[in-house]
Amino acid sequence: MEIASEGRKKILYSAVQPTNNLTIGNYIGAVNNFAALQNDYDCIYAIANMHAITVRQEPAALRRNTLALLAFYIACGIDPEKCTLYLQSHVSAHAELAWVLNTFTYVGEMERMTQFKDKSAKHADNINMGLMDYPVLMAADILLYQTDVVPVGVDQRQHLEITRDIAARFNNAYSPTFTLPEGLYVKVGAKINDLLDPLKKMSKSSENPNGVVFVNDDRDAIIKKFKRAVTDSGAEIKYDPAAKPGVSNLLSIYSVFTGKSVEECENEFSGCGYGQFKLAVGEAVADKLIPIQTEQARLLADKQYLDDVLKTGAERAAARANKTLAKVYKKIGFYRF
Ligand code: AQP
Repeated sequence: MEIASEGRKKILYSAVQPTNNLTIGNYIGAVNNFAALQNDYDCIYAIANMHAITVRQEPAALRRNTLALLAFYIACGIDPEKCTLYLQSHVSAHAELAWVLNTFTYVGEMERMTQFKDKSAKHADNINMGLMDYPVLMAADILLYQTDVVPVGVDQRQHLEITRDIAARFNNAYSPTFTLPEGLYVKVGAKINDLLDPLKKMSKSSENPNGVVFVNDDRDAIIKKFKRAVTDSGAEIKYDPAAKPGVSNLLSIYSVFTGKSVEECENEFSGCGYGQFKLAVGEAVADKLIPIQTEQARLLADKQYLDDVLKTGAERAAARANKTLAKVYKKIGFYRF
């Protein structure tokens, strides 16, 4: 168990956006670890629908993806009794704290964020303020819960650093208010790359879905995508991200989906051809995902249960978040009657 200095369990916060279906990158970098973490930490898991609207979403799809993500979380072993599991827009403190934190954040800092630059290039027709403000809302998410630890993929490292900067700035301007959170990075798979372009992060919103394995792809689609995965020159199956990005990416995926170390995986495929290796990776992924999909479908058929989970989660999350918000409002001088 991870204990903070005051003797309580450490608080862990993570959120995933319900944009499209999740990829195995989201699964490996985030959701796969959530269930294991809930025994050691006081876990808060959110569905970040307010972040999702920073790029255009089709309303019906956003609603559908929200419930699908909730059911996926639970199907992966997240226990709504043990954790605080909720939908971001159900807790208004997120928007309220983000507004305050905006006044502690500089425009230049936001313009320099890699994700903002990437997403601006990808959505040149809609570079909205929300897209630029994304890291401030993320800082509010994390800081509202006095989070000690944030498990994230390396793509979110910069956002976590700015969260710490904003928190420190506020604490210095007034008095200690926010806990400064630490990142928790998975050892293998902190950045899973596109199967067809192994130098690029695998993303839900990628233009070419053939390089992206979605967690709800069926077995045939999964196997087909792995069979087509780009490998590298030379025949050796060795983990060397610089020289062999394609093979290394596949080894990371195989390692996470089988629970074997990367070295064990290398030994298992020593002397094998790429074809056999890619098929084995596809099968390992399908073997793990298909039962989760079955459980997810069962949960999705019970909308009342999912609504109850969201209601309880929102109440629990709001109670915690509002405590921090009240402190902040008091410190900055917002009058209360
Ligand atoms: N390829 C990845 N490898 C490892 N971890 C990843 N994560 C995302 N992609 C990878 C981690 O998943 C968590 C949730 O991410 P998110 O949904 O909040 O947004 P994202 O990082 O922007 O994910 P995508 O797939 O790239 O979504 P789109 O295409 O909508 O922008 C985070 O912890 C992230 O690190």
